[in-house]
Amino acid sequence: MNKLRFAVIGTGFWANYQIPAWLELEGVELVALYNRTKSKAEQLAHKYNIPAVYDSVEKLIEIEKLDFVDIITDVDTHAPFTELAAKKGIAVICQKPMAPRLSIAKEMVDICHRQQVPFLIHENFRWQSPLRKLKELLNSGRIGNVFKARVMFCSGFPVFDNQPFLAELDEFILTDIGSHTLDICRFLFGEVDTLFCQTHSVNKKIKGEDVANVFMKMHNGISCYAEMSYASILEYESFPQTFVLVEGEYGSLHLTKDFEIRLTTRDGTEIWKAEPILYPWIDPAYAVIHSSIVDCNRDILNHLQGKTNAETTGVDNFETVRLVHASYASAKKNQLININTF
Ligand code: 89Y
Repeated sequence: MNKLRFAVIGTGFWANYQIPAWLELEGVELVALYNRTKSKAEQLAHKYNIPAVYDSVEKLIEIEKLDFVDIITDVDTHAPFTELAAKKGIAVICQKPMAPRLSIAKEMVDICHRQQVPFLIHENFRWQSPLRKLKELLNSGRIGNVFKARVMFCSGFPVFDNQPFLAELDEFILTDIGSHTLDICRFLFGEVDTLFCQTHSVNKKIKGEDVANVFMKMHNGISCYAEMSYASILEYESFPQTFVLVEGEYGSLHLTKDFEIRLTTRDGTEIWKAEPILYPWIDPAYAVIHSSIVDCNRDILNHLQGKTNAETTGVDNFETVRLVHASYASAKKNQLININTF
């Protein structure tokens, strides 16, 4: 099979991990980079031996022969760059969060559908090794029918040092971590019927909210509580781990610190460790996320090669985007939101 030729659009913080993650896979060839500030793209092109660099996406798409683009720019440019690629018949991979507004996300899904190009979202948290193991144990039926769950991402890690633009977002934690956490809830427990959300702005140095608590009734009846915070000063700083506690009729599953999963029934507790692969290029402070990029990319590549359907298509991820914006609406109105009519 011929290698798929692609370009990376945007060479900020995440490109430093997304590029080497692509290079772990057979079957792709990175032929060009774009960045608004060209010198930044040149640095990465030099590091990874990438032949072409552009500061215009229009030019890049015009000149290069591409099978897909991987868009890793800030959220406001996701839609225009998606449209440019889709209209050229080029498949699109777009970083989460898909779009700044639900209506824009819908337009992105629609335009790719109309142009008949694959549209995939780089949503990697659900690909973290401990979450995959948890899902496998959940599917084994050992804890029986699940009635409630708690998914928790609460940290005091200074995320703004590496990603200063996060401090400038009017809507912060639900778009940034909520996109991941709410996607994990869907991955583990299915679709949502209703939700209620409350937010807080604790850190006054940033524009948006840094705490969000979302209580969901899943379509299958499970009560699911998603807690997100970047204002949590806790004895154990857990960044960037997601903790999950699931309770079923025969027992519980607990994904807790250091990638440990504990399955408890009336007979006792069994323990698994699901550590991420430590690739040489990862930043240890982000290990479990950076490692999951490879698995997310592999799933997307299999889709583009026509082997399987990816989990995080645009159509699928639109449901996560819906939850993010329904959570804002709920917090704003202090009201329960019915997702089926939102
Ligand atoms: O931007 C975020 C992400 O996707 O994972 C963690 C992060 O870097 C900061 O919340």
